[in-house]
Amino acid sequence: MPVTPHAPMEETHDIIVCGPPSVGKSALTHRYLFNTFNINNEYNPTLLETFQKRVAIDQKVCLLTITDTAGQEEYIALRDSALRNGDGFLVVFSVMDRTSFGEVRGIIQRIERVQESSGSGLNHLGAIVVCGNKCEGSQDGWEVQWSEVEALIRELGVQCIQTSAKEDVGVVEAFTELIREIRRIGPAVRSNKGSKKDSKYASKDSMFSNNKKRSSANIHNKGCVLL
Ligand SMILES: Nc1nc2c(ncn2[C@@H]2O[C@H](COP(=O)(O)OP(=O)(O)OP(=O)(O)O)[C@@H](O)[C@H]2O)c(=O)[nH]1
Ligand SMILES: [Mg+2]
Repeated sequence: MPVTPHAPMEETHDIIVCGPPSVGKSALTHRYLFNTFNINNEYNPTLLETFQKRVAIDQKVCLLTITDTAGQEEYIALRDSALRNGDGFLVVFSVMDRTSFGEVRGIIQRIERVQESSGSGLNHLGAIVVCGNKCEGSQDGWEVQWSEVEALIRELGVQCIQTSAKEDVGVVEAFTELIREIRRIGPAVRSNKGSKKDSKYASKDSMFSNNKKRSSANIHNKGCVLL
């Protein structure tokens, strides 16, 4: 049966985009939602931004709440409070920045700690996809060798996808794989999840972007359709 924008909503998922500063978290989020990239390369550090988008993954419609978090240290408390509400986490580093790769393990441990302390019952380690961003161009110019990334993700048991927000490489795949992973392990079960969500929506309504921009350019890519 073809999926239409009026298909009934089947699921909701909270996706948190997190990682060190300036690795391209916002750029990946905007590429996925609006198919845009800031070609002037301006850098505006994020505090916290939340968007909603209805998508069809493998012909099943779901409503995504995507929270783009801060990488800058001074806003980490905001990021940690967002981590509590996540069903799935896109952990981003930059292949052009060795230091950012070095932070991946710590960020995943931080997700575990925050989730444990919130008593979410989420199998969080399963619902993580790591993105090695800024991967356009030859690997010779990268600061991180992909073999090192493979060793880490084998150890941590997560997927890692090469992405470039700039050149639209791997972006849909990264979000799609994360949603498949959430489905595979099951979303977070929180006794107060409904009420938490209601208050979150009420307080952040003004931050939700108008995603109509993208509706004329739906993606049909490996099972994902933005509606
Ligand atoms: N070459 C290249 N540059 C990118 C890519 N993605 C983002 N950038 C650039 O990297 C810089 C930081 O991008 P942001 O998306 O703001 O990074 P961020 O991780 O959201 O940063 P914080 O919000 O401070 O944590 C900007 O100058 C972007 O234009 C990419 O895929 N390739
Ligand atoms: Mg940002």
